[in-house]
Amino acid sequence: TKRREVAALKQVFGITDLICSSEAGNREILSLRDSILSHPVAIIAEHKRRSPSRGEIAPMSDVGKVATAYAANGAAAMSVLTDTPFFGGSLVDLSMARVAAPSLPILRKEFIVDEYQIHYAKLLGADAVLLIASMLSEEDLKDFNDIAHFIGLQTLVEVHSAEEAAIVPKDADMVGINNRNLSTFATDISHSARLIDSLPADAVKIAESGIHTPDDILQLKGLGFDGFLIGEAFMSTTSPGDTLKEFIS
Ligand code: IGP
Repeated sequence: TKRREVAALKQVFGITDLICSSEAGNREILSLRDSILSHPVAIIAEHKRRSPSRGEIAPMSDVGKVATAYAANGAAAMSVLTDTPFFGGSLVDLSMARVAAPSLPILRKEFIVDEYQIHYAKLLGADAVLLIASMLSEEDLKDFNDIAHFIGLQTLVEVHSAEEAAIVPKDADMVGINNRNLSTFATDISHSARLIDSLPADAVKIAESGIHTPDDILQLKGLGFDGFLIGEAFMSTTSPGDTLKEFIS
């Protein structure tokens, strides 16, 4: 279905025309990687309305408000889920987050299976894209990483296993270990702990999912993680920005 959605968009728009004529498409890209490295507690704070594992989390969330709050409360970056069926997000969310938080690096969080989605990320104001190794062949992963770089976007390559870690392109900007088992949806942060040694020593390392307390962050930091991707723990509270602040201080 994701491929079909992308194919439909391809028929309607000429992507290069759109990018060249849009303000977001022409803006200077922010370095998400540098932002991670310059924050002592580097959190990529995610906007997520619902999920397959949790159901509704914040169905009516105003993404602009959340983006402003994340920026004001010390996020190193923001992740905006643009998938609709599973997460209730959209490309409009990406665009609105960009307008609300112009100096916050933004990751487009999507199941990327076609290069068109990378161009759309740029068009709507993302600075980086997520590439999920388990969904791509080694060849596509390399191509998509190159395409993102070619248009100036950074990449976060997500892995779940040592086998996937072995196919991460050498010049990926960041590598993420997802603590959520995608077949059972269970999260276990010791998964990050077990797998960190299969990542290249010089990679910028991100721990993803199932991080619920400031203490989880401390533990993962101690193991060598540079950044932390957190959604549910913020979005399930009445004030995601305030919760973020508590995690950082
Ligand atoms: C955030 P959590 O448990 O803090 O809400 O997780 C993020 O890691 C998670 O949303 C995620 C994800 C993904 C979602 C990580 N990789 C790939 C969709 C697709």
